[in-house]
This record gives sequence, C-alpha cells and structure tokens, in this order.
Amino acid sequence: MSKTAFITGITGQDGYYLSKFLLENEYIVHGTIRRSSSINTDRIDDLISEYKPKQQLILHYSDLLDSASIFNLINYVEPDEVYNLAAQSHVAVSFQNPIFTTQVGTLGSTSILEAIRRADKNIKYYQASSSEMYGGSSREMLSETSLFDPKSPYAASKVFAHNMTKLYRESYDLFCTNGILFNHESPLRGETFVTRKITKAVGRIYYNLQKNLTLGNLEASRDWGFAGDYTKAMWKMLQNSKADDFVIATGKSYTVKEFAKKAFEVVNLNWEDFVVTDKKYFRPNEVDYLLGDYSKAKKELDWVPSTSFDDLVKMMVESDINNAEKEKVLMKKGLIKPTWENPA
Ligand code: NAP
Ligand code: G4F
Repeated sequence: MSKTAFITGITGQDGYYLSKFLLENEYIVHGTIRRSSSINTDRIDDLISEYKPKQQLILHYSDLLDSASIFNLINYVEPDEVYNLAAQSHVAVSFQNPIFTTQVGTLGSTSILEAIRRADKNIKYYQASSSEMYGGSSREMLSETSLFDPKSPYAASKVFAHNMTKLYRESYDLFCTNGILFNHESPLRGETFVTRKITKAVGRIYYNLQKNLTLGNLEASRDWGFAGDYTKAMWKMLQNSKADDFVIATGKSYTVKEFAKKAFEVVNLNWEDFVVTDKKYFRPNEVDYLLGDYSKAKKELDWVPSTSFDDLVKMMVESDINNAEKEKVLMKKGLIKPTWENPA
C-alpha cells in the first residue's frame, strides 16, 4: 500500500525536490499552500499537472500560524510521514521581520508536534533544522554534538524548534527527527539567496540585461550542496530504524567570492569586472564560516552527497543562462519589464 506524506512548505525549493521524489516513489503527497493575491505554485506546477489528476498530489490552504488548520489537516490526512519545511527562511529578512519569523519557526513547529501527539503516535516527523543554528564563529567541522550559538532571529527560532522536536521524541516516544542541513542550492533556489542571486546575474549579464551585481559580505564561507541530494536525505531519516538528529553537508566550504568567481568562469567572464559590494547587503550579525561533518549520516543512513561544488555552480548558471535567453526575447517584445533591484 502506498504511504502518505504531509508536507508544509511544498511550494519552496525543498518542497519541490522532496515531493517530486516521493511522488516518483508512489507516495500520496498532501501539501500546504498559502493564500496570496497572486498564484504562488510556480515551482510545483509541473508536479500539479502530472499528479493532481491522479489524486496523488493534494494541496490544502494553510498557514503554520493557523494551528486549527494544522490540527484539522493532520487528522484528516492521517499521514505516515510529516515533513515540516515551512519557514520564513531568509536570514537577512528575519532581522526585518523578527516576530513573524519567530512565530512561524516556534509556534508553527509546536502546533505540528502537538497535532501528531494527539492524532497518532506512529506518525513520523521531520523538522527542517539548519546549520545557521551553530553561528559559525570558528572554523571547526560541525557535527550533531557541536554547540548552537544562533546569530539571527531565524537561527534562534530554529534552535527552539530543534529542541522541541528532541523534547517530543524523548517525552512521548514519538518518531521526531531533526535534519541539520547545511546550505543547499539548485536552479530553483529563491532568487534572494546569494548563490541564485549570483547565477541569475551571470545569465542576465551574459545577455546584456544587467550591467553589474551588487553583493554584501564576500568573505562569508558556506558548505554548499545540491537540494536534490539533501531532500533524499530527509526521506532516508524517516526510514531509519530510530528517530535521531543528523547533519547533512558536503564537508567542503567555499567563500561567496569563490562562488562568484566560479559562476562567472562558466561563461568565460571575470567576476571582478562585474561584482560590486554595498553595506546594505551586510547583516547586523554574520555567520562567518560553516563546514559540516556528515559522517553520522553516511554511517547510519548510507547517505553521501553526489554533486560537487563545480557541478552545482555549473548546473545553476546553465539554467539561468536559459532563463535569461527567454527573458531577453520577452523583453524585446515588450511583454516583460526589467525587474526592480532585489532588496535582500
Ligand atoms: P523556501 O524556498 O524559502 O521555502 C519555504 C516554504 O515555507 C515556502 O513554501 C513558503 O511558502 C513556506 N512558508 C513560509 N511561511 C509560511 C507560513 N507561515 N505558513 C506556511 N508556509 C509557510 O525554503 P527552502 O530552501 O525550501 O527550505 C526548506 C526548509 O529548510 C525551511 O524551513 C528552511 O528554513 C530550512 N533549511 C533550508 C536550508 C537551505 O539551504 N535551503 C538549509 C537548512 C534549513 P510560500 O511559497 O507561500 O512563500
Ligand atoms: O544565501 P544566503 O542568504 O544564505 P544563509 O544566510 O546562509 O541562509 C541559508 O542557509 C541556511 C543554512 O545554513 C538556511 F537555514 C537558511 O534558511 C538559508 O537557506 O547567504 C549566504 C551568505 C551570508 O553570509 C551572506 O551575508 O552570503 C552572504 N551574502 C553576501 N552578499 C549575501 C549577499 N547573501 C544574500 N542573501 N544576498 C547578498 O547580496
């Protein structure tokens, strides 16, 4: 019999890769979408076309802050697995919207845990924890036992949700797992995260749609992997014999400058001719360096990353070159206007 998954945040980057993987593996997938004045399902439109008519993909309006809807949906869907991916996930924005970010991160995750505890203790729960929780002020390799030192409202809310997940596991014997994922990217990464901001600009600069690229701190260093690899790890965590905490990373860290250099090289351009910096993209508090040790996931889940840094950068640049080519045609026809400057 096919399993049923319930995914919050299905319209996000990870929501797309996770639901695609589950649908291809015969799961019935229920996902939550937020009502907005314009349709916000772009990333999953292909999945909707293919799987909604077969009633294998079912979408529900909800918001993590609406605990009644979370309770009702978990009771109605009766899922085998719950993946809590919903969050205001932009670190810089979390300084501008600290209350909302905190509410979604803390109350939202607690609502789901409570709903599971009351509905069915056999439901397996995945919490999207983050490497941001470590704070990144040393150059040590970070593992499941490293200390947390959050540097943003986003990271502090993730620490709360992480601890609550562990607490529900220990107090009620529920299958509640934290995936401590380091940065993961893809052609579907939100356009205000630094990797996608860079690759989108490379495409547009290549087609003369943009003159330069304004960034913030070029010295920050991240352990960057591919989202498609990381969402498979989420699934593996819930197939494990016991609930636990797992670091998912590549074990290599690169600076923003190195990412930009590599991205411009894909189209034989010199990054220094185009990249400028502006203080407005610096954060009130920075996470300087993140490097993850995924040896526990390798040993216990048989998970290893399959996409190198170079391949990830190339995949994202090539996709954004294609996007820019289409954009140029539409712009010439006057069907779209140049976009406004990105605020993050
Ligand atoms: P994303 O692209 O920003 O997607 C976030 C999702 O959460 C979207 O579907 C969004 O809906 C939804 N959402 C936001 N606020 C909500 C609310 N109040 N109620 C219900 N849904 C809400 O993020 P992602 O990169 O896929 O990341 C998935 C999860 O992993 C997030 O929790 C993130 O914090 C965490 N994480 C990400 C990374 C990474 O490098 N990507 C690393 C570690 C942890 P809309 O589409 O309507 O905005
Ligand atoms: O791409 P970022 O915005 O990602 P950040 O802050 O590392 O957070 C992402 O990864 C976390 C996992 O560690 C997730 F939990 C979180 O949800 C999100 O997915 O910034 C990366 C680095 C930062 O140090 C930032 O200061 O790039 C630096 N940066 C430099 N210029 C910039 C820019 N970041 C953005 N967004 N925009 C810039 O212009």
